[in-house]
Amino acid sequence: MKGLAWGVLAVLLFGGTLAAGPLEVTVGAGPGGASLGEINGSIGLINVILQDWNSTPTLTGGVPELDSMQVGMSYLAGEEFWVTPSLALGGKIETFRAVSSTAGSYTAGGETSSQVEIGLDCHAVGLVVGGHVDVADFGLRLGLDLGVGYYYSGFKTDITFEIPSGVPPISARPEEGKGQYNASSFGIEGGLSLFFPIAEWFAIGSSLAYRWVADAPLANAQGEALDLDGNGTPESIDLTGIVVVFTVSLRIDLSRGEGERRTP
Ligand SMILES: [Ca+2]
Repeated sequence: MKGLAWGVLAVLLFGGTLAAGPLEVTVGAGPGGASLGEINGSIGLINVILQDWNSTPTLTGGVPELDSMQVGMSYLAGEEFWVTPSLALGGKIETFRAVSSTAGSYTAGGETSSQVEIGLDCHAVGLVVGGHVDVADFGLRLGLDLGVGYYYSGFKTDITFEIPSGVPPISARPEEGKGQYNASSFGIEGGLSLFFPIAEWFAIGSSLAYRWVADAPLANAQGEALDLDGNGTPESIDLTGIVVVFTVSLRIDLSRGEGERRTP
């Protein structure tokens, strides 16, 4: 299926070249959201344990709770060919990354020390092919975007989780050590974009998109599933969310010869 996604991308890009309409190259960055529902559920369970230990009177020290991983940063680079003055087809590569970490220690009875250190790193790369239609032009160009994507994701863990002495037993314990888990799945993206043309060949803009990506199981190279909170139930990755991106676009007219820019 990976080959299929690349194939569709190649056909769209080279098909567009033959059509020789203007080519628009866009790069952008902005805050990205991803539900990461089961992973954030596990973070919640780990935080309950930390809250409990942080409020245990026989322990000194403490470990701050982990932040949820719902918000991260997104970057994109894409190109589209204008097959009509208001319809463009093309593809883009986009990335998403969210991290969460904490560290601290507990001391019981002035002697025994237990160390807690958790680093979580979620990253994803999406290959999206689709189209853009300009629906209004009032100095600003308002457009609709729709695309289908294939998303590779990775999740890294680096965990030290020593249980302090004298605390009640806990039912689940995050697995210690370093881990690297991967997943891939299909998704759909749709949204609105707004472009402000500075010149015929240059525009700045922003887009607001909703991305739906099928839940995918995360597994390491040995085929073991991620069980972040250690409760025996694996966590899948869910990249569904809202992405806001601020963009810069260059438009190049391929029919006017090399280096020459489009004139009205
Ligand atoms: Ca679990």
